[in-house]
Amino acid sequence: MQKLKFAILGTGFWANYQIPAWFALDGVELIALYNRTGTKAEAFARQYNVPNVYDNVDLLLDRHAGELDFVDIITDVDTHALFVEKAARRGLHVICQKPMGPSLETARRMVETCQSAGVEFYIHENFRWQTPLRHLKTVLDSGVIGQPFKARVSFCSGFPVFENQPFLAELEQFILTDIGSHILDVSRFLFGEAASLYCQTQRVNPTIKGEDVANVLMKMRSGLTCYAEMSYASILEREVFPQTLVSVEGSKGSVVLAPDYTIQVTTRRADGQRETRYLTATPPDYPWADPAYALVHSSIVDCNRNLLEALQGQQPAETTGTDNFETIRLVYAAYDSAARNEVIHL
Ligand code: 89Y
Repeated sequence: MQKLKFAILGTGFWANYQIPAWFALDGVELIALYNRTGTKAEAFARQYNVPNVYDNVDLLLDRHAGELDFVDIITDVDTHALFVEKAARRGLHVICQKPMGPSLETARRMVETCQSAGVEFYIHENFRWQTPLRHLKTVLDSGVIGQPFKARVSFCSGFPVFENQPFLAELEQFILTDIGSHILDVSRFLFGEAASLYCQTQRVNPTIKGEDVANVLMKMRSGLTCYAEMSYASILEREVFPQTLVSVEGSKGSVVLAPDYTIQVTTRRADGQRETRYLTATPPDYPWADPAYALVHSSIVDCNRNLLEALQGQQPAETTGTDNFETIRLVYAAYDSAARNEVIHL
């Protein structure tokens, strides 16, 4: 199969992992890099043998649109809509980093722009591709715990996240856009769409602009109650960054995604006694992954694979713009709920 040619727009922190994650797959050729500070893009180009480097995105797109198949946008959220529009206008398929846009209206426009340009629009949303979360989903789909009725999806950490990503401290809307977009997407992946939600937020760290704690209670359309909790202010006995911990209770048992990728499935035996089975869902190891983020970095490969196979017409993409719009809807509904102290019906 012919390799798909692509350009990366934005060579910040995540490009360090997204680029090698693309190279872990056959079927793509990275032909151009853009970054507003050109020297950063040049350093990546030298490291990964990328032939074309730009600090002007229009120049890159004008010169290479004819040979490009898609662009992968890895810039900060504020430029997502502009770059999506520029690429779509030139007939290029678009992959865009999460969170999709800085507001629900902007995200809606991004989806519409790509629809009317007739190009594919995918969001790089990788958490749902983490090995333990995929295994957990398999357990739920097997029916072994019966009909799930309640769940907790938890991402609570004291990891010094602002050291690698200082701009996160400047966001007026921090944890719900940064981790909330992942955790609410994982909740949709596991339990389907939400019917309503209620959220409370807090800022514990006085040195940042946005909220660093959010507690979201959702009633899913299935009837399940899902409590999604996230915090970057948690000083806990066990620091498990960047693991998402999940517990689900169903009519016939429960399943827990515990630290260290352990999945515990508890059911009743025929004699009524409880029994728990344990399995471990360890993610693959990549030499280029930062050990502190290895679980997340390995999921980039699987996310990219899904999007690439969709572009090659082999299977549908999971995180299309249309699908991810439902995630971003939850993010902004959560802010809305917290601001009004009200339940939001979706
Ligand atoms: O930016 C975030 C992400 O997408 O995964 C973890 C992170 O780096 C910090 O919250």
